[in-house]
Amino acid sequence: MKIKSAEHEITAVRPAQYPEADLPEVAFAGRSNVGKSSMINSLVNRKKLAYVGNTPGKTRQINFFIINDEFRLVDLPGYGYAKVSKAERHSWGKLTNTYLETREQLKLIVHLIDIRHKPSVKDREMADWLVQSGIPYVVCAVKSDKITRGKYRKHISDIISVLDLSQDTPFVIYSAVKKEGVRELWEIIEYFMFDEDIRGMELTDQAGAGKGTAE
Ligand SMILES: Nc1nc2c(ncn2[C@@H]2O[C@H](COP(=O)(O)OP(=O)(O)O)[C@@H](O)[C@H]2O)c(=O)[nH]1
Ligand SMILES: [Mg+2]
Repeated sequence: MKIKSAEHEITAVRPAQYPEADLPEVAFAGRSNVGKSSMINSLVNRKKLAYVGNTPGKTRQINFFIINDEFRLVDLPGYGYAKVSKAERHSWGKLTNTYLETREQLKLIVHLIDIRHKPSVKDREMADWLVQSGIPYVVCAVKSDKITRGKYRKHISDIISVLDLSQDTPFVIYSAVKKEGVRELWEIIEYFMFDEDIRGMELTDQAGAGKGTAE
């Protein structure tokens, strides 16, 4: 994907603040601190577009980033951080649920799971929700730089079994630090982001211009 522009568009704390223009969107979901904001930065090759924090659970908002004036990447609040109050958790849930359940231009959800650990109950709940939602999704095992390659197979099979993923669920091993999986994830994003007819056009285009290559 050629990134011509990447801008922070709005931080929404209420559904009324979601941007209006009907552009396709890809949302990033996962527990606090799993690496959602880092993934967005690494995908668009910017160091500080999305805020990367060391204090988990701080983000209570949805951040919308507009890319190439063409589509949006949407940084959802992290789930499963125990130290926030019940009231806060409630408002987080409401903001996120409203987004996930009503956003018509949402084309794909990227579900991030830390490759080092077995998925939590919250991760499993999210995975179950994704199955029943009917929204396309891709599971990313992130922070792959934190384990050796020899351990990939075991950790991935644990993730697949704990989340009960079906065989055809797209799955990417990702590292924002080493840029592993960037190209694969862009391919999946591009595939789901554009409608069938546009997809068809892109395929015919490829013969000539050689577009659609990840950078
Ligand atoms: N080693 C490593 N650390 C990462 C990676 N992605 C994120 N981190 C670190 O994990 C922490 C949380 O990242 P952040 O993107 O803010 O997570 P978010 O809360 O899900 O948005 C930060 O300290 C990041 O530097 C990765 O691919 N590899
Ligand atoms: Mg974040």
